[in-house]
Amino acid sequence: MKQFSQSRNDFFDYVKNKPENDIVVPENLEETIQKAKRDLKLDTRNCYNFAFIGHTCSGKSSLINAIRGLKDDHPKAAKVGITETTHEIQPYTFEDPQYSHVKIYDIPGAGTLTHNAESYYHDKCLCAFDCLIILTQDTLAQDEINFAIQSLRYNQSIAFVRSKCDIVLYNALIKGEISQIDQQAVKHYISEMSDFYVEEIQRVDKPELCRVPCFFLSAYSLRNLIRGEKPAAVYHEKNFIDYMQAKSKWSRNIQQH
Ligand SMILES: Nc1nc2c(ncn2[C@@H]2O[C@H](COP(=O)(O)OP(=O)(O)OP(=O)(O)O)[C@@H](O)[C@H]2O)c(=O)[nH]1
Ligand SMILES: [Mg+2]
Repeated sequence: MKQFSQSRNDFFDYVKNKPENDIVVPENLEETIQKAKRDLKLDTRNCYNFAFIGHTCSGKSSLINAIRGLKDDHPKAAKVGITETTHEIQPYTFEDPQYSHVKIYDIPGAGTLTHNAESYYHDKCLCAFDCLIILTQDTLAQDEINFAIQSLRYNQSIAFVRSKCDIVLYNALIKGEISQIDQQAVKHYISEMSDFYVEEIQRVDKPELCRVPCFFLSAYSLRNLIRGEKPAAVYHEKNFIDYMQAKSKWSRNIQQH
């Protein structure tokens, strides 16, 4: 109830104080998007294009492998590593004909010497994509917020994903905060992380970010679920897959086979 009242009050404050133009629309928006699509050679006619972006080692490639049901050592899997690993933009498709119209682009991680976070959005032509999945780390970093703000200016769909949630649970187990990893423990930690996410978004004071969903998940649990295997724990994997399906299914009337 307390959280609801807070959200309601924030909403009323937002409506009362809403500036006339809170989203600055870039000049020549359409021209810039078309150029970015050409530069990346995106097939925007037949495909819905997702880009997985975020800091290096945030788990982008692992998540793409999980969605495709592939183990990280599969020959068709994206390369995964404990240091900066993905160096070039790489598209991935699905063998299932139901998803033949979906493409996922693995983008090199931001915040490294070669992929500067400040110019990342423009350098990687990110405005060309239909939907950006922004991988976050333990907390929302300023760079991740900047990527989101820039993409909203281009009217893109975006979602935050906090992967590696299994680590939070394992740490709690090691510290003795919980005696086992079960759904009750998962519920408790996800609720804590979600509350913190809402606080962080409110602190940023960018009302347009309030409508961006955030999914908490584990790439390993997601891969298990996709492969029909029982995961150690379930986080927001289903909600995330539903989100991606909903986004890609109804877009631009792309014909599905
Ligand atoms: N425990 C756990 N580890 C994960 C998860 N996702 C990724 N990792 C690990 O995190 C490290 C980085 O994962 P990557 O998928 O290579 O990260 P990335 O964002 O693609 O990194 P760059 O290509 O450098 O941008 C690897 O050691 C992964 O095994 C997860 O959900 N749980
Ligand atoms: Mg990678």
